[in-house]
Amino acid sequence: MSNKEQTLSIIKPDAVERNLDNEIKEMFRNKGFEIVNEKKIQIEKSEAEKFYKVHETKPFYNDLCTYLSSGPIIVMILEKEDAILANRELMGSTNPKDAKEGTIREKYGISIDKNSVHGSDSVENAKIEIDFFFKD
Ligand code: IDP
Ligand code: MG
Repeated sequence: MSNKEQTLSIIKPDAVERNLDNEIKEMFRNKGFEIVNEKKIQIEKSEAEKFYKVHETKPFYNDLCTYLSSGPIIVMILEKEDAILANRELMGSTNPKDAKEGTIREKYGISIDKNSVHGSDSVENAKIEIDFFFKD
């Protein structure tokens, strides 16, 4: 049965700064993702705090929110069969050191905090995150 899904992807400041956005988008397209909407924005720290609220008790929360709001990002809605899991697989592990060969984080990630991309982790969160950036 077909299970077309949408997921939210973010090309984070470390990757935008290094002009890796076109290469990363090409990796998505090569895996069959359609980029159905995208925009380049810079967010306020307060917005990053809302976006990453699930992590508010973590020791890295403050640095994470400072970082995500530190420069331009590209937010995208990606669509494909089983997009949420497929995107998590293409991104690779959170820590680029552990990411499998051929994944985005293995190729471009610098460190666990500067790991180049974000991807939704569930159907529920994908809806919330897409609305966060694209509902007007
Ligand atoms: P994910 O991005 O692979 O879903 P999460 O656990 O949801 O990983 O963490 C969100 C983001 O927080 C990560 O992408 C990374 O940038 C940052 N992060 C996660 N764990 C750590 C850590 O131990 N130290 C610093 N930053 C971290
Ligand atoms: Mg996550």
